[in-house]
Amino acid sequence: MSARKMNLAVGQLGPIQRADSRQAILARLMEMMREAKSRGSEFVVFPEAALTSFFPRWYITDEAELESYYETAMPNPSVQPLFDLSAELEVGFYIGYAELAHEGGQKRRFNTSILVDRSGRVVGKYRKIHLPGHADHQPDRPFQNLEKRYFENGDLGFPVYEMEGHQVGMCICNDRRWPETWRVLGLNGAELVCLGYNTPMLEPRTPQHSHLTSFHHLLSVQAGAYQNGMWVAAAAKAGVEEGWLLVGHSCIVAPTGEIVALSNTIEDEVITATCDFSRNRDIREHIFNFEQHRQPHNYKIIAE
Ligand code: CDT
Repeated sequence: MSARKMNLAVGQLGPIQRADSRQAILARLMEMMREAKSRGSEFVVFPEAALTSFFPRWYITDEAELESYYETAMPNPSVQPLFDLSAELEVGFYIGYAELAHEGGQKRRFNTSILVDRSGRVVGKYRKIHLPGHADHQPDRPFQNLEKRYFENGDLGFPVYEMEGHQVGMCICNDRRWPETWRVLGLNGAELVCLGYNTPMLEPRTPQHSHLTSFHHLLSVQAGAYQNGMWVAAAAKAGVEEGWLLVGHSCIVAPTGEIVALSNTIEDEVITATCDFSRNRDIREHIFNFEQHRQPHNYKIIAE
């Protein structure tokens, strides 16, 4: 593949139930990595919190039980086989996981993603900035959305990392709904943004929007790609997880906003596309030429 192109895959996961073993989850991710390789891909994007069931749906009071959902190091022995396979196949990856860090003498919890290059080496980390949901137990809801209880807001900004000669940024799930996410990544020079998500079809406070869940997802991703002239690779955890349906429609979107690959199941599924990074310039040197056309003195309100 030429230096300005990348063969990219998205590895959508079907549901992960609470009782599923780490070994079984890893085997599914590794199988999708092998399929991505067999279809010529150099890099595969996996979902948010891809190593566990999406536990913020439960109000968990037992600290040991809660901590069982977090990774204290990455890689660690339970995920090392995925990193080893990455190096063996020379396929890099993005993956999301719950992070428990010990920093400044404190325990800190984040909803985190990493970029791993084709040698199986971690080259970048992102901690989710926009946390949806609530911090208090809301027993009247059919399920909880306790991200604000179980995670701190990310403290790393929206960094862009050089990986195999490409500028790669990351965001996680709810971040995609915020135009600020994409614009900051665009200003930081991202050519490709990797995104993982767990999005329930039902938000109990706004059931009147359930039928729009997929529309709002694709609308946000396509707008982010087009308005910043970037490729976006978005990976769902989809399907019925612990009784609740998560949206699918994993996709690869071109800098024109066109969907060039779209999943058509809510199970484990690999989709692929070739990203031609010369197409970013068609947007960034013309309609969204930031240097020529942005008017930041009129936008101060959004950063205050
Ligand atoms: N994981 C995550 O961020 N999920 C939220 C649910 C919000 S309820 C519509 C999301 O924005 O998809």
